[in-house]
Amino acid sequence: MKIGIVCYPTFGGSGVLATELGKALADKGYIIHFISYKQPVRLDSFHPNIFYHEVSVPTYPLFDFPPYESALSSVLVDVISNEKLDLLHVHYAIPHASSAYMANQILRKQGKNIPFITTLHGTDITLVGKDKMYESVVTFSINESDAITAVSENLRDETNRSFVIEKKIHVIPNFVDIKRFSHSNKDHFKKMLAPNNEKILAHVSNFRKVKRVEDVVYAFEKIRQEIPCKLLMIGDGPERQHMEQLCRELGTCDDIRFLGKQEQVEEILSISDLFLLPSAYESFGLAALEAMGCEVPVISSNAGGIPEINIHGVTGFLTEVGDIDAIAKFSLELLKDEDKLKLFKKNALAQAQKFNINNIIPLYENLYASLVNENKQIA
Ligand code: GMT
Repeated sequence: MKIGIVCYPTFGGSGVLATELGKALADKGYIIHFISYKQPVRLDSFHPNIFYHEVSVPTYPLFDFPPYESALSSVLVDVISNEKLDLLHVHYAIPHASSAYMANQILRKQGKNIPFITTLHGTDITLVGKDKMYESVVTFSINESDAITAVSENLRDETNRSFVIEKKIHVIPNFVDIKRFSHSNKDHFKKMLAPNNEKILAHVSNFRKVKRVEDVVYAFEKIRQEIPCKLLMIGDGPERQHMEQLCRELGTCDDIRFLGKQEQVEEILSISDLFLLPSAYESFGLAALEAMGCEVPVISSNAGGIPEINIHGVTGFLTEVGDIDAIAKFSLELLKDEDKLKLFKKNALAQAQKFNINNIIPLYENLYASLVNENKQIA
């Protein structure tokens, strides 16, 4: 089967998920065509079954806003026709679903028809999509998709609450490749960052407001008052400078390292004892799942779909959004009790295994097969 995958190429979860999905499918013999405006970050090595098509948007003095959506639609028409794709899978509603719709309309005029799937990832629904400016286009293009998937039950329910959706939304959760995201011995690396065997806490995000990174910094200040520890802040984004400033104000800089965007996050997670994710909303929280794969328990908020992966009192703890005292209390409960920490690390891995890539990819394959068969029957 030949599949086109449209995604954002950046470090965000939707792009990562889409890329890992395409790579796993390529390993299984599918021919995968990625279409994006930049090479996706996790598309980092050659694979004979993988192709990449870049969407460049010609600019003209007349354009105050380069028309990416139109350029993407044109590239989709071109790739679908010339590469004879069987199916298109777009990740993130805006503008990918509407571009897919437009491309399909153009192809229908030429007597061609391929199904397209839209996968909803989170902020395309909970933040951007709800904006009145986009709402009608989001609703329309989701409904025009031949199949819709959401990465958690919470996101499915949120979508149905916020939009008038006429089709079933299939829940296919995010996945983790446990072969890659697993604990490995990086003692030499740990010694560099925590020379006195301090406990290590980690946070990974794109430092957007929704991540509430300040809760990580404030909670760490409290934890640090009770036990020797270090905090590793991985990723980059709009809040990073504020956070560096906040650490200076709190006098905690000596124990906090801002590592920026990292390709080998699993190596950093391997030396971490706890993962903090205090987000105001997460449709799923892929970063937490990747941490669990590396045997790192998670202290997270109870927002959105996070409780579907982080089990309170088993794989970590859940707190109300913004409850810094609870984040610190639960962190200390684990960090001060070696046996409990060990048990939670084991539980975190067991939970991550449920979401192992091998268990989730077949759910997408089944959906693809049913859509392609239906399409053949119509043709
Ligand atoms: O979290 C982000 O800021 C990135 C965002 C994205 O769209 O790339 O992530 C969303 O999709 C991920 C993959 O499905 C989910 O694991 C994240 O929870 C979700 N983020 C939010 O809902 C805030």
